[in-house]
Amino acid sequence: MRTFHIAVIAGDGVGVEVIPQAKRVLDEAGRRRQFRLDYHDFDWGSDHYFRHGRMMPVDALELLRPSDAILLGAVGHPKIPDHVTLNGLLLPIRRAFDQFANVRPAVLFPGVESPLALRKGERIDFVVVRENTEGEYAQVGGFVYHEQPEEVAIQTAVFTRRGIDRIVRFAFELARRRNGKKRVTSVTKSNAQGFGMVLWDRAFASGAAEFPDISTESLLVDAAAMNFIRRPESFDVVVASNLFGDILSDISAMIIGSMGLAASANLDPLRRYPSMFEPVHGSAPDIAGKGIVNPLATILSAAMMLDHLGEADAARRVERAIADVLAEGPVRTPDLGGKSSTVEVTDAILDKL
Ligand code: GGG
Repeated sequence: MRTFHIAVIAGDGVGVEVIPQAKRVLDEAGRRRQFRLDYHDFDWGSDHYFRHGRMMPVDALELLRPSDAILLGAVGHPKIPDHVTLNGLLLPIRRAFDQFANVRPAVLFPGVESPLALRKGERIDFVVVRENTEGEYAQVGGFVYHEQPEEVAIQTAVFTRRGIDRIVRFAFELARRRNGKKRVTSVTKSNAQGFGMVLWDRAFASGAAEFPDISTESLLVDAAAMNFIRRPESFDVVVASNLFGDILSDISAMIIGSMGLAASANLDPLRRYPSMFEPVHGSAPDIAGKGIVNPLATILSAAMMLDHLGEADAARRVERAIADVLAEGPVRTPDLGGKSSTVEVTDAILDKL
């Protein structure tokens, strides 16, 4: 029987509630498809920070490296600045393991209501591909006159031709594989950001030339935000920088009905290092501990992990089980207008499996 070694970081807040539910579904999928998941749990995150002054230990990356994949819940705590939690755990893992493609599907499941009034027969089914290791999140910069009245902060976005070329190529290859509109939309702000994003536009144009079967569109980020609302059905694959991809994928999460349905994969497409799978949502301290967080974003992320591990049939079964539960309607958490608990939603998925 195939065994996959999965590093698990449940993290903070609702992370510790959704991860056990994803494991239940993964284990059941494995039982049905003859594979095993061997979990290695790491209790890193904000509690670790309170105890040791760091979000994860010094040798954390070495401990994660041998795993086949990483499953992450959420990071963030009201008593720790967000830049500390993000830069102490999530961003170093993405960079160290060169997880340069952050894939965030936006699918409106039948039975789920979008806040948008879609025209009859129109569907939302696209993917945001976010450049995940450089751009505006490169953490290049510093302070001058730190914490003095005349303080200056410099924050530099880093765009490399190599970094853009590889994410653009990834987006085109994804559009070719997907059963979609065969279209890639590139998002920048190159009218105002005249260096990095002009380089992006040029790299996108050369990438596009290698994929004549895929149609293209280039949008400024403000127009993209508008069009996610105005014509969401027109998108197939959207490729954007780290910051723009982060923001746009929160819009896409809302138009598919809930942040609780937004899954993501941080991929090293070259498979030199473990890739990481996590819900798009954060630790949600306002609902943490109440047993009502929607587990589906994490379960959908776990299905993306199964796909990456070569267990596509199991991944499709999990996705179908979720689609069936949502289509039937009554079992859903409050973010989707229901009254069910986190565990009840997972129980319904397991029944379907
Ligand atoms: N699910 C992981 C998590 O807690 N994400 C919250 C967050 O701050 N994400 C920022 C990012 O994806 O760059």
